[in-house]
Amino acid sequence: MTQRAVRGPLGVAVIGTGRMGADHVRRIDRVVSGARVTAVADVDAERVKAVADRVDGCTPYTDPAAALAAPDVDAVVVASPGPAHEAVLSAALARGLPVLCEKPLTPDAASALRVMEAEQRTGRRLVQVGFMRRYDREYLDLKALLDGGSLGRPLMLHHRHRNADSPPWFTNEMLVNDSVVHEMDITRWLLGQEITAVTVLRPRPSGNAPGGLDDPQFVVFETDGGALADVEIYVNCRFGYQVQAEAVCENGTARVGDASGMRVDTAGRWGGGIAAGFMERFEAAYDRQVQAWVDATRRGEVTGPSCWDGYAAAAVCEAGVRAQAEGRRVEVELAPRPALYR
Ligand code: NAD
Ligand code: ISE
Repeated sequence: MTQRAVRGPLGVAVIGTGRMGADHVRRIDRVVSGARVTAVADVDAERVKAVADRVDGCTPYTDPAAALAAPDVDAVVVASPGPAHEAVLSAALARGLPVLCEKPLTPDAASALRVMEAEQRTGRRLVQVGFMRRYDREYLDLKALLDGGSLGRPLMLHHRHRNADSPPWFTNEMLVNDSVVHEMDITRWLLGQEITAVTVLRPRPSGNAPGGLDDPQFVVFETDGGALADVEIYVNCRFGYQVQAEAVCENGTARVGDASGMRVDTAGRWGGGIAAGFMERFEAAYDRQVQAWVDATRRGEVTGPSCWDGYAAAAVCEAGVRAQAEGRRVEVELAPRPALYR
């Protein structure tokens, strides 16, 4: 069953107006067509008012449930912290509202399963998870190349995920469930396979890693199609933001994320720029993701990463965090895939 199509501009409530939420408000207001931000909600009253003041016809709320109940709200963007997602997703599903939920769907597999079950009770797909790499031009090209089959069967993926620095509250577990969660999703999507086991190895930490953080780490995924994927996660690399992937296939290799923009030769050196953070590196992908979500929602459809994808990533995260803590290979425990997501 599909949802109801929307005739005029989609009225969107954005829940959480911090870094990502405020950027999505700007994007819907200024970049994307076919939608307007009619409500914003944040527990921080000053912040939410400041964001609402920048948008015509946008009402601020400190209670997300009140924002969802507003008459001019047709759909919801969730950009509050992961632990707050389940409550707002449940409330949106109870109202039959389509949702674009920032990653992670929820912070653990049990809560993700509850959300997926609540969606199934509505009888239709309403939730899209914000795995925006699926909308990045280069990753789309890589997916098309692999699906086309000219390189043969993918055997291995090598991922590198580097952040210039990590926020003060970042923990070892977050390296896995806040950062590597993107590689979990993109590996599943690129290969069309489920991840079945995770191993996490830790070299001696960088001298730049904040106390208590084992940074970098090396994560290995095994898949049900017999492929392997490795991820270097390094969140205090200092020099910029890099997300790269190389697919090694039977008849060749393909890699993305080399930032092959302008090359400048000067003063006896050659080089180019490196993005400072994810906002720059994935700006076009965030734009494409939100535009695609608005267009699909107005047609009464959901076309992006599903609750199943959010749940599967959460299950891999859970195995990854255990593998990290216990220093051993841990198998992923995945519930059967419900019919709604096949
Ligand atoms: P942030 O801390 O900058 O903003 C979160 C906001 O939510 C804050 O303003 C906070 O006051 C508000 N908030 C807290 N609890 C709330 C609640 N119960 N209801 C409503 N608002 C609440 O965080 P952020 O970096 O913007 O991250 C938000 C989400 O986006 C997280 O799920 C995060 O994982 C995700 N994220 C995704 C990407 C990406 O590349 N796709 C990048 C960064 C963050
Ligand atoms: C952050 O939450 C993101 O989602 C970014 O895309 C990722 O690069 C970063 O490591 C995470 O902390």
